[in-house]
Amino acid sequence: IADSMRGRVRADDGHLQLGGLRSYLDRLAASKRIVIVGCGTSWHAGLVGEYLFEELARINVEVEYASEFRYRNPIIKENDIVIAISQSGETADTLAAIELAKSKGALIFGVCNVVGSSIARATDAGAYTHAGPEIGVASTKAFTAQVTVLTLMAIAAAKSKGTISEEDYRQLLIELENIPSKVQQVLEKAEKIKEIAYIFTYARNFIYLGRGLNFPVALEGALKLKEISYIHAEGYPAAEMKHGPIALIDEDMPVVFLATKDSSYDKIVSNIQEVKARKGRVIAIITEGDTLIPTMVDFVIEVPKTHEMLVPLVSVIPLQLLSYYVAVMRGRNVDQPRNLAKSVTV
Ligand code: F1P
Repeated sequence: IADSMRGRVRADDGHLQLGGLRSYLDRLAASKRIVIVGCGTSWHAGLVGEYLFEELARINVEVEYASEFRYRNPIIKENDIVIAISQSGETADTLAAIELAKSKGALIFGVCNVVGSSIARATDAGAYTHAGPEIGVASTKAFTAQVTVLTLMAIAAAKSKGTISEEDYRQLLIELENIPSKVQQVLEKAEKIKEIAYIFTYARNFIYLGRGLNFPVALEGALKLKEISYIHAEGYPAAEMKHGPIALIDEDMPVVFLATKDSSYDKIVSNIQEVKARKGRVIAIITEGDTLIPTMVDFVIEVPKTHEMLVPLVSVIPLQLLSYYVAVMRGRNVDQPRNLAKSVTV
């Protein structure tokens, strides 16, 4: 994963690595609304994109399941941009969503991994993620690569609109270039994650909770566990817990918290207290050096500190590893999970 991310930020000429999208940056910055479509992991990457575009470039974003969007009569206005995200580039629902948006006059950008794929060919412009082949069916490094491209797009739009300062722009680019080594540091925690996976190998359910940019990461962590271990798992925004899922918490419920030190840290700490008060077993993904959360929870996995806008790139890695080890310990074929296809073409 770390290797697939290296050199992704700036091309040799110093410009952001945005492929064919570079010539459309003015249109992107001028857009009043972005609609992001995708399925599964690609939809989760789109949700991260929503936070990024809204926060950095102040552009209104909607994120749609392609499988719903294609069967509605969605409203597409002049200057709207549709971003289609797909690892395989062959997902039938995403392709149909593109065709529908095109018929309504939208400009379509693609974020695809497979060069020359049907979705890449159907879009007006795009950036390839070049994450390399996904050997397994479940997307992992594709997610990190998709989020990286969306981050670059949001930063480029923000720069062009003047919604971020020169200093923030510089800081974000410097930190993006540090991300592969931070991902590497998380990968080096594999043994510890394996020990935690061993303890929870036979859990029947899991809940994943996060706030802000870590909310889509919670969804993605739950999806990875479902896909490759067949354990029932749900992801929620941590603040939604009190609106229903809290009824599920007891000593048999592992709860994975995305609890990195960012602007929602204090609120996450009180969500953890609510779960511990109900005897939930908590695994927390925390920022290195945090001394409070380790005193409150059952297990912690540390990730290096990074810019709040880039947190998903590091916080998703321990969740992917946790799913991987749980699945392997349950004897699952992690590369070819039952009932799943690499490209969902029907
Ligand atoms: C979308 C997706 C993947 C998932 C599985 C089935 O694929 O839902 O996220 O892991 O492989 O398809 P894509 O459009 O990103 O290729």
